[in-house]
Amino acid sequence: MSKPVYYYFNLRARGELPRLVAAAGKVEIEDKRIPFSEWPGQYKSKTPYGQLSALVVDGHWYAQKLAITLFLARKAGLYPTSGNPVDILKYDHVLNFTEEVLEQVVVALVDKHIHNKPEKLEKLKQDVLDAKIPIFEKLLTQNGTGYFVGDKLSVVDLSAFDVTEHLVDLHGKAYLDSYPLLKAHFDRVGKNENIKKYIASRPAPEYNL
Ligand SMILES: N[C@@H](CCC(=O)N[C@@H](CS)C(=O)NCC(=O)O)C(=O)O
Repeated sequence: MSKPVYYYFNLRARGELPRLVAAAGKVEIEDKRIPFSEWPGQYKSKTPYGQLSALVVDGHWYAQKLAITLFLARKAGLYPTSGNPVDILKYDHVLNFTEEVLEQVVVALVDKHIHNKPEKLEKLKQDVLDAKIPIFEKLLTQNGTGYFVGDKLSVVDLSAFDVTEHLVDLHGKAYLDSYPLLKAHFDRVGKNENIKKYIASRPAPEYNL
């Protein structure tokens, strides 16, 4: 297999998780960050559903961030490749929850930074984060290993880290003081050598979202 090429905008938004997974698991990808100006003319029609993210594997275009994420995570050993369906369900249900929260954050950020409508972001803390982030803390308490599922880093931790990076951007690191396990998790994942290296070399985004 040739090196897969991952296409997304130069943002975190809905496209960061595959990059985090590839970095953490040392799966080689080409991280192609498409400027908005080049998107509709040069790339949109090449993608299966007219949207990014997309992954080109051996010349074939695939799409949908979560499908791409799980493909990379299986290669990286960060998601089960086989096993009891219930064991896989343990990963999937938490991952779908963390991704649902990310989606709400991204919608509010896009509204503010791209559509010039800051109202949703202002309401996000009260309407979403105050209800959902305590559940992150509860999941870590219940699992009791410092990770969201099982006892080592998985795709779920990287999804939670993606959400937590946005929380810290929006509200400062002190926001995590009310969530000590989530704070420790954020630090633990951030100290992972591969993640640290990726973040240190991550280009400045086109928009801060
Ligand atoms: N369900 C899709 C959502 C993809 C999506 O909404 N992509 C947006 C960027 S985050 C996009 O390509 N927008 C440009 C367009 O629709 O022309 C996924 O998970 O990949």
